[in-house]
Amino acid sequence: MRVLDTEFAKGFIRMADDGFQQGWHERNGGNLSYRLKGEEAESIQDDLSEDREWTAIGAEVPGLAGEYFLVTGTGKYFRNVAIDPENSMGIIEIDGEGKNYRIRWGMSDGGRPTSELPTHLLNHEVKKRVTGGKHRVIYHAHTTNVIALTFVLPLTDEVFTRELWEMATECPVVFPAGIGVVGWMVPGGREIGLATSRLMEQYDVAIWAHHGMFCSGETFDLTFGLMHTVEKSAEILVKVLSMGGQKRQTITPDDFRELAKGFHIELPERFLYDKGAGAESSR
Ligand code: 2HA
Ligand code: ZN
Repeated sequence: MRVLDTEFAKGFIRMADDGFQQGWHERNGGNLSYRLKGEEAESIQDDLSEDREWTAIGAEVPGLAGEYFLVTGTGKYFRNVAIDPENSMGIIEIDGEGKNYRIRWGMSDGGRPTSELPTHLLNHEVKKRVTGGKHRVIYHAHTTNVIALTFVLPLTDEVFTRELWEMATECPVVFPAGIGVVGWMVPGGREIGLATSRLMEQYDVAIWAHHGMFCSGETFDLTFGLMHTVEKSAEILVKVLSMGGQKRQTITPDDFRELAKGFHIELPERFLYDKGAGAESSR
C-alpha cells in the first residue's frame, strides 16, 4: 500500500491543514508526529526505502525501539503539507536501542524531521508507557492566546489549569488532569524535551512559555480537539482580561466539585484552591 493512500496519512494531512487554518502555524511554526500501529507499518513496507542513513536522535528513547513515526519536516510549512505531503513530512524508523532514526519515506528533498524531534519522541515514550500504548499523536502549535497568557499569568500548572478551566464548563471535562507549564527554555533539544516529557507523565497538555503548546492524544481528532479547546479557553480569558479582568461571577471550586460528580471525573483538589475574598463569585 502507498503511504499517501492510508487513513493515517490522510488524517495527519487534514490535521496539519486544520491547524494552519486556525492560524497556529506561521511560517515553519509547529510540528506533528504520529506513532504508527504495527499493522499500519506492515501495510506500507513496499513503499519504504532503505537509502537514508541512521542518524542520532539527540535523546535516548529505548521505549520506542523499532517504532515507526510519521513526522513533519524541519523548516517545512504546515501551509504546504496538504499540497506537497511527500516533501513536507516523512516516515522514520527508530533503531533497536532508541538512539538513532532513519528516514524510510518522504522528506523528498533531502529534508530532516522536525527540530523538536527529541521532545516529540520523549513525549511519545512517556505517553506510550502511561497510557498502555493508547496515545499515538503528539502535536506542537504556536497558539496565539495561550502564548499571550504566558506574559501575564504566573507560570505555574495550578494557575494555568484553574484559569483555563474557569473559562468554559467543558474544559475540566476535556482536560481533567490539568495543564503543565514549562518556563522559557531554548527549544529544539533534549533539555526542553525532558522537561516537557516529565509533565506528560501526568498531563496531556504542556505549555511552553512565550512559545506555544504541546498536546498528546489517542487520535488526530482527540489531539486536535484538545489543542482547540485549550486555545479557545485562552481566547476567552484574553477577552475577559481585556475587558478589565474583573469577573462579576465565575465557576466556583464547589461548582467544579459538583461537575466532577455529574461527569464522573476526578478533578485534583490542588487546582481548586481558594483565591481569597473578592476573587470568587458573589452569588
Ligand atoms: O519551527 O515550532 O519549536 C518549528 C517550531 C520549533
Ligand atoms: Zn515551536
